[in-house]
Amino acid sequence: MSTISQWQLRAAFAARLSQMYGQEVPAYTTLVDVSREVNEDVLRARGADAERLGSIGRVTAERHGAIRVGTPRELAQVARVFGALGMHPVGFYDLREAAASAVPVVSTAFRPVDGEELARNPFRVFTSLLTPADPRFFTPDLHARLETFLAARVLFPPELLALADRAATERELPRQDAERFLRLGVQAFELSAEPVDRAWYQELERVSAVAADIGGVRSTHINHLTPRVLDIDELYRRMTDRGIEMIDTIQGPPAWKGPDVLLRQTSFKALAEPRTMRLADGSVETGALRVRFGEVEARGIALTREGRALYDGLLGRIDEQALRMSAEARGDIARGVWEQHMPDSEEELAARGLAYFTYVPAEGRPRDGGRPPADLTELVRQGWVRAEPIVYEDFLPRSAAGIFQSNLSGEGTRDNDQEGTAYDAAWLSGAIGLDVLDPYALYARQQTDSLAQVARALDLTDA
Ligand code: OOG
Ligand code: NI
Repeated sequence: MSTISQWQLRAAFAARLSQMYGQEVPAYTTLVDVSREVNEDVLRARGADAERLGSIGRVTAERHGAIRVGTPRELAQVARVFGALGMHPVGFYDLREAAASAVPVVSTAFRPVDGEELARNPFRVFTSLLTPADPRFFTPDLHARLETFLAARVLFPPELLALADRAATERELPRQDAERFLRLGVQAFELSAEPVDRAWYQELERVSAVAADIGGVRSTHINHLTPRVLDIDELYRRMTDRGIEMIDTIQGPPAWKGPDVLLRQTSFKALAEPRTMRLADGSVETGALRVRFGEVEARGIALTREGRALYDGLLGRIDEQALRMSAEARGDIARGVWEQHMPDSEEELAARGLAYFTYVPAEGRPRDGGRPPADLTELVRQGWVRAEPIVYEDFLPRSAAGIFQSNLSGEGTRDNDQEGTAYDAAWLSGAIGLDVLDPYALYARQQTDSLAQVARALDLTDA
């Protein structure tokens, strides 16, 4: 009997989710179409260089999703569904703390972790967990009612979880079971037609639109799905030309002449979707909620901790100089700061230990009898070894907060006189029942493994 491997399940799940979301949110399909057009144009214009951070096949299929759940129990179940697809929790993001936002969630991202799996299909899902115990957002009374409401709902049917566990253990599923798993899995993330209790939803909305989206309904849904594009500035222009209203900025590093690092993201505003509401007297009416949107992203090189410290420092500088300026003026300031302080070549990023690379022995270097130098920078400079950038596979808390925030209708409320509840990476690991992995350690391992191979290939082990 034929079987479907984990990576095939992951690719199929991403593709079907994309198809489902396109039916639910047609503007998403436009975003995917425009992204594909931009990618084809970039490939034509730049050739092989366009594929330096991932093959065109990978980039075309690449998506990240975002989902939001209410309890540790629900999060642990999500982890089982994604575990079936070879995706593991990586990174901890505390969006309660992000600048100027009031989003009561902590988050992680489920994604493949090793290079080969990422190359096959890098599907990732930014997954947020509500923090109802944080007194800055929720009174004890609301906290208690939220917990009761959340404890009574079932997001994932037992059959889905059983199939997921089997796929995780066996690393594959027989074709028929795979089909069933995919169908139930995608269904679990569809927007439910069940009426929304309007008074309850609105009570939560006064705290935060995200709290209402999570805890105001009895199911979960995909919040957005994000294609990857090779030129996000061009994409932004083309979407705007088509009359689609985008948020006013591209989050993350500015557009500039040097190498792209980390992640640049933008989105179109959440659209009003019809939802059935149940009123206090038991009657129903059709209302509208704005929670789901379309996002797009361009990915750059992964930075080391030192590189990230430089990045965060530069953002701080830009904030100081661009306070209360328009998005456009801020963009110019950002570019200026970048040109002054950010290395403008991959070579310099590598030499200063600011970014991650994999190193591969160069083919076709004449064996002139000379010994390769021991120093890595020299090995690259003299052409013994090629340095290939490692693409950033994760998220940025500040951009995430910006994306959340720019798509919320209300400001929400946060009582800053209260002490926040400590939720950290260790707490989240406990909630999921799996270690939340450190992204830096994953990139570093890829780099170190490649260096070990270089050492073997060039016989440097005793040098
Ligand atoms: C998640 C927002 C974060 C990103 O790309 O940074 C995110 C959400 O809105 O649930 O998806
Ligand atoms: Ni996103």
